[in-house]
Amino acid sequence: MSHPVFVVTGAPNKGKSTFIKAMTNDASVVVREHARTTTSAKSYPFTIDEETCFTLWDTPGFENAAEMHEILDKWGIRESDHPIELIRRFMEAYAGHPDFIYELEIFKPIADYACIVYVADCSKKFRESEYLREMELLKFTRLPRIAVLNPIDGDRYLESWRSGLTDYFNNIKVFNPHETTFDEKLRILGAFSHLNDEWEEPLNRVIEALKVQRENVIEECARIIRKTILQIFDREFSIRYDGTRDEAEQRAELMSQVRVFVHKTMNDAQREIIRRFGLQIDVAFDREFADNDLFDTTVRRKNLSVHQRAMINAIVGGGIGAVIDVAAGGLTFGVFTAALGVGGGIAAYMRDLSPMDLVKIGGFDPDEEQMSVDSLNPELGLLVINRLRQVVAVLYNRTAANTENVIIRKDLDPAGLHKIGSLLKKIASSRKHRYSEKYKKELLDFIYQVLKKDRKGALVEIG
Ligand SMILES: Nc1nc2c(ncn2[C@@H]2O[C@H](COP(=O)(O)OP(=O)(O)OP(=O)(O)O)[C@@H](O)[C@H]2O)c(=O)[nH]1
Ligand SMILES: [Mg+2]
Repeated sequence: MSHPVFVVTGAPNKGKSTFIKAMTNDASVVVREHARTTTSAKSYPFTIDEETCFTLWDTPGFENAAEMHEILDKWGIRESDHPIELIRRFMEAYAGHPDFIYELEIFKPIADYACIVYVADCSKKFRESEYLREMELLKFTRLPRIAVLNPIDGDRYLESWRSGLTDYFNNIKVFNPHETTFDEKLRILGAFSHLNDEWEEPLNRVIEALKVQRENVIEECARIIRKTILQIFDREFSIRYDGTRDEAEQRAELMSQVRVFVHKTMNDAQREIIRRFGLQIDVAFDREFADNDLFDTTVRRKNLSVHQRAMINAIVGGGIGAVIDVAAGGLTFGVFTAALGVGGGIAAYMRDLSPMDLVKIGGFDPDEEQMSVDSLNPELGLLVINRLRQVVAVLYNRTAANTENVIIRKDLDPAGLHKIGSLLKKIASSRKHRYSEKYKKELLDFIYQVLKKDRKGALVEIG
């Protein structure tokens, strides 16, 4: 049996190509600000494991729907004919005719019985005079039809579009390809599956396969994040004394060795995560987000909430207030502050944010031949988890259609952090693969749970 085929139609410049780009994640779909970007019909297959699951046809916007409809009407349908037979006759009779350049393209897949997807922009006024003829022409085909309302500049006219379209389409859905989520895409596929009995089963299989694939990606991302943490805590950092630099210079150089390694490892992980999501695009993170300098004080402040820092400080041996807070399982900010004495406690944590806190360097002993890093602060592990989970959360809903910057606005959920804090401490203090399989598994489980939870919440907003 052939796979489901849909033709995406509509007036020019309504986001038809953008819809296809979002649904297929195909970066080659051309989208431009101006009308008449798409001038011929082109098919975009959606594949899983190299098997085509469904095809979406991109087409130009209508130009002469009214005239085409008039001709078809004049010809009239014989009782025995399917309207598609008449459309095929039209295409033969008018092949190459300059008045119907675009209609001939639109009707190529329709002549092969593709289901119709009509894309309209519900931020613009619904004018019958403008859209009725093309909708009537589509209705004339008697093929299953769904309308997708794209709120390009908001959904001001949504209701008038809805009522205007009801007589012409089997189903009407609102879908914003720029801000869609993974679940929204599945919802559209679900609506597609109801258009045609024959396609219900194959499309439901696609939906299930996509869910399983996503679950696998999340699991792989958890592994990548764990690998990154272990790589960082595993690494030995040292420099030889060469007699030309003083202690401060040696320390600074050692520090920079750690920073460079952490940044490289994080960037590698980020790239690997992007690849796992199968996106062919460069994900545009906003500048602040792209900055991976976890040693930078402001970046650290942004990446760890006060709760998180307090927790990690408590585990590593920090202030008393933090211990109280963690013991209470994460109290309100007010209680936490009160426990520390207003202002003073917070200031203490802010002061703690020096790059040097993250790296404990051994003493300077001129008799030794080298200076090395004794240990890394478990906070670094938490920073790595937080940063990479943001990357995962961003990519989870990202499609090839979305080119806007990503802004992280929500604080990260601190749930379960006392557990991970002590685990990270164990890992941080037992370097060179001496940590047990049990710790490694616990770490993986924790990261996996965090990623699964983030996906549900609105961790990331598109701005
Ligand atoms: N803000 C916003 N812009 C959108 C959305 N969908 C499409 N656009 C923009 O609208 C413009 C036209 O999008 P296309 O996908 O090229 O529209 P089209 O219907 O394929 O246009 P033609 O091929 O010229 O008929 C592009 O600048 C898109 O970025 C949306 O959901 N939100
Ligand atoms: Mg187009």
